[in-house]
Amino acid sequence: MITKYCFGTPFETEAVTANLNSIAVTPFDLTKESSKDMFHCPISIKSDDNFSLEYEMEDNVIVYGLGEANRGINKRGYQYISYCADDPNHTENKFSLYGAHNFIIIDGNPCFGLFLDYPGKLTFDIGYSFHSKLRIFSEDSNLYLYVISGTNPYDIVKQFRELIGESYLPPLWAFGYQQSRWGYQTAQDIRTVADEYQKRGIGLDAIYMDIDYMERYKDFTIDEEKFPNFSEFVAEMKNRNLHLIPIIDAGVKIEDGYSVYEEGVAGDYFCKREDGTNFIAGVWPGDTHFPDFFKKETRDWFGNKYQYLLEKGIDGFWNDMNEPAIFYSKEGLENTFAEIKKLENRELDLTNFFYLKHLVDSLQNNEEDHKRFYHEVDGVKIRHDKVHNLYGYYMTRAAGEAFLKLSESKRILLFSRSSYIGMHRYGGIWTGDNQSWWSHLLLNIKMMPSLNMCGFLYSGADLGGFGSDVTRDLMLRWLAFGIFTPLMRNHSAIGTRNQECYELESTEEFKHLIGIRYRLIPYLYSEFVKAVKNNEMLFRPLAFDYPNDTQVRRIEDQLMLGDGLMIAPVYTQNATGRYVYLPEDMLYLKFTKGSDYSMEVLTKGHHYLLVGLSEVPLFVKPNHIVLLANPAQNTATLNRKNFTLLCYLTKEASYEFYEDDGITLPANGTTTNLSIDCPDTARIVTSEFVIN
Ligand code: MIG
Repeated sequence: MITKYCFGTPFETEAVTANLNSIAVTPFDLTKESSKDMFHCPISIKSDDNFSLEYEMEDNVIVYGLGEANRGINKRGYQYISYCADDPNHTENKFSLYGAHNFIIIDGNPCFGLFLDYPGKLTFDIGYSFHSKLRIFSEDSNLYLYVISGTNPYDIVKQFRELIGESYLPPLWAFGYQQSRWGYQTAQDIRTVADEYQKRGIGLDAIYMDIDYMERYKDFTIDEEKFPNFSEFVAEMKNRNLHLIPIIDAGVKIEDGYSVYEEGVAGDYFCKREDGTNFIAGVWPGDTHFPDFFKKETRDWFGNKYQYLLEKGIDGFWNDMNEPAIFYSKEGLENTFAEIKKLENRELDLTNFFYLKHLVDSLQNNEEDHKRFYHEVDGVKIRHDKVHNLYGYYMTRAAGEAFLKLSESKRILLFSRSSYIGMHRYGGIWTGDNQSWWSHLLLNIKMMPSLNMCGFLYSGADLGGFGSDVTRDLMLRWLAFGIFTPLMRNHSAIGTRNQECYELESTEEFKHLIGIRYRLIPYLYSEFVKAVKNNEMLFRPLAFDYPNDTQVRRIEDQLMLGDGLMIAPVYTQNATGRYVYLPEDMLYLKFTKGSDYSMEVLTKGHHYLLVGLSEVPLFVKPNHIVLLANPAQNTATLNRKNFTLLCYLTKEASYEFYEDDGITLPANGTTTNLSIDCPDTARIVTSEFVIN
């Protein structure tokens, strides 16, 4: 059951699609006792100028949710601030990442979910200040609060997902392996990547074009010198079954004669300062204006701009810098120079030295800048910081809405860096600039179920890590996990060690790992589409599947996946394997070399399993079926009719296999029911299977 409460006059974010009547709550101070009747749980809320919600957590309470956030699956014991941040150095101490997803589940007695539809800065103190206290607070008190009661956490997730509407569905080819790097400068650079992969027979479906393809970083332009005859180049790649995915940045370069800029000025599409002039932010192109995606006219205009690339044969995009990231603002620069001037005539003592340093450091992504520009919604001006978390969402919505018209029934790949709940209907997300650290592989693992809770199904991290230099073992282990994430993209920053599979020693092992991905794609895709349609999670904490097993409640480095799988990735340096806990007897399927795999039944309980650098362990629940396709090097040539069916059978088993053409929107697929009869004795079944 979901109840919607309205505090003050909230901003309509359009995160929620379901039609619910709200209960108006006037400013008040509710104690724990008096709130029981109202919220069906003993939370206390204070709301006058600001808002705060408090709840006492018993010791065994686990808190799930928050989507793209730092630390573990159980969010308890730390503080998280929803305020989309461009922070490539997200170490453990950081409170904000690129997304803001205000949904949590309190798994205790009672078990309930909270969604705070509030686009400004919101803090979740989940036992950070006081171990047993959950405290959620914001500076202003205009918001919608949804209280979701249910029987268990997964039930609450499903209700929430129904509330916020169906998740984005990418084309099938977006499940192929994808190679990216900030630093591919020319068409020839990209051709080289294609050649190196294809001559070795390593699977690949897409190559990314980072900011260097543009003319001086101008959106919807192509540098003709670096990419001559672009349409032909796109076609050449398509003939090789490769998709090209250009980046689109939020800021529009200020440059006379640049049509996007001129149209933006003429159409009044840009964010304004208080005095009505267009706000100027320095980003990659130099001085830019930010499109005001809060205005429908701007969204329509900007969305239509993607046509420039669509008509050249492009069918996928990634939206970047849309927190929005700001290197500097005009005002920030002026203030800084003025302060530095004052320091000039003073003696440089320690205090002045650190102040000087701080002045320069704090130019970038300075929150003061968020108070320097405004959005316009239905004729009303709203200061950016009040609605900061919606900017990336609305940029991606602009593209997503345009594609429905421009590309009609054909799916376009789209994902974004910054996001808010609601954006999950228009595109996926990648989790931004991580580092080539083992800890960020583990963070990637832990983040996946939380993202799924919030509706983000098509997602993944930069495999191998974006910043810092990767090592071969980290790359292999990360890919071995990436095999299971819908977005499987190797991406890295300019200046770091090359991490394309062929750049690292013994390519065979990389080829083998990517080969496993392709064999699993029909199954993963079937599970993905079902998860979209049924508001399910692709990745789940073990406790969601085994609520009565107290052992699994704290496990965060193993995940349930789809209908019948469990994964247990290796995420530590020099490991020969790892401990795995099996909540029941399971089929242990280990991909070893080439197209080989071994199978055995392991019993419920703890095991230490040896897992070589390029081996992939996969666990299948009894009487659940997994399908392996024949090896393939891209999704275009992937045989999705003939499979090897694997199952550990103790009674009858069945599986609903979903397939479609992988490109039409809405998905027009068919479901085939596979079933195997009850055996005389428990056994492992392997059989060839053909779908008509
Ligand atoms: O300031 O376009 O997260 O994936 O390669 C960096 C260059 C801008 C940040 C993105 C990253 C991308 C990079 N971009």
